[in-house]
Amino acid sequence: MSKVLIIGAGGQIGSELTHKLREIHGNNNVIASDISFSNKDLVNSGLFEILDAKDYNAIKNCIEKYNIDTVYLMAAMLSATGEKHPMMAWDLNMNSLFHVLNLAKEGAIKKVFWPSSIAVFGPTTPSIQTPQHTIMEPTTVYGITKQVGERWCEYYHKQYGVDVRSLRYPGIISWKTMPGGGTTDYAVEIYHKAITDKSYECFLSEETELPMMFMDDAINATVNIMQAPSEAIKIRSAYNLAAISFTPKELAAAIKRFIPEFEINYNPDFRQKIADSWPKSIDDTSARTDWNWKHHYDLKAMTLEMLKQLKSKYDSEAEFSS
Ligand code: AKB
Repeated sequence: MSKVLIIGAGGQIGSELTHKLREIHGNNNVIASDISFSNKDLVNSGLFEILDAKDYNAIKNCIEKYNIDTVYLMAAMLSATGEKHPMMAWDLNMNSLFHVLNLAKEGAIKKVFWPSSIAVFGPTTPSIQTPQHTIMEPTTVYGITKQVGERWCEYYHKQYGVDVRSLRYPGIISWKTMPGGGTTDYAVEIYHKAITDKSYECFLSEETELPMMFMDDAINATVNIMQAPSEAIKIRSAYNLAAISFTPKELAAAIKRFIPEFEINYNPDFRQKIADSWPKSIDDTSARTDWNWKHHYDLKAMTLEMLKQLKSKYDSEAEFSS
């Protein structure tokens, strides 16, 4: 039985991944960790440690304490926040990765998952059906850390045999946890505002097309790549991963099918430049071929699920507080 540590478990993907890994490996074999106790759901549903991803000794002690063999390093500063705090983004995103890769190199753990992102691409990258191997000239600090991180993952695999696996996540959409500090966050906020206010002011322009994915698909992809036999993982930098692509205008139209009175207006801010530097759609043939990746949610199915779940969440909160 695998013993798993999730670093940055309180974040958008980390928290849902923790619940899934607890289902798979059992509550006593999955240790969630973050820098605060703020995610009560995680703290109360299994083992939890306070852990700073920048602290090598703290990670090492936690690995020894629980006899961990697999680490999911989910802590990161995302694209929009990274532009406000470039050196903090570099420090967190790079040093946490080196700590975990070095612990794997030293034999303290056997397997590592580290998320990359579509942010590795830049304005010179072919933006339609972006190939797995192509020009990558990221213009955000976050994108630079992810591109450099990918190079180091491949290096540690080739030089030291470290079993590290990675995915270039698109924008991830979920009704359970809010994202924090990303450029794709509008695609989650819009559903909340559709339920609570019937209107949304979008910080990207109406024609900004970006690659996106429903959380359930992202979690399945993460679990699948980690369960695949090592020889199936032919790319040790990070795999392109895709599901759906849409613009804010198309997303608003999909919401209007269920909430006809919903209104959207556009007020692009500094995140527009980041979005304009990223691909519109991604070619993920390698992931589909090498370890059988498939997505299940299209825009309509995702919208139906998001609105259904958020409506019942807000209704029960209102009932509870009345
Ligand atoms: C962001 O918008 O920064 C992230 C990402 C695409 O990696 N959601």
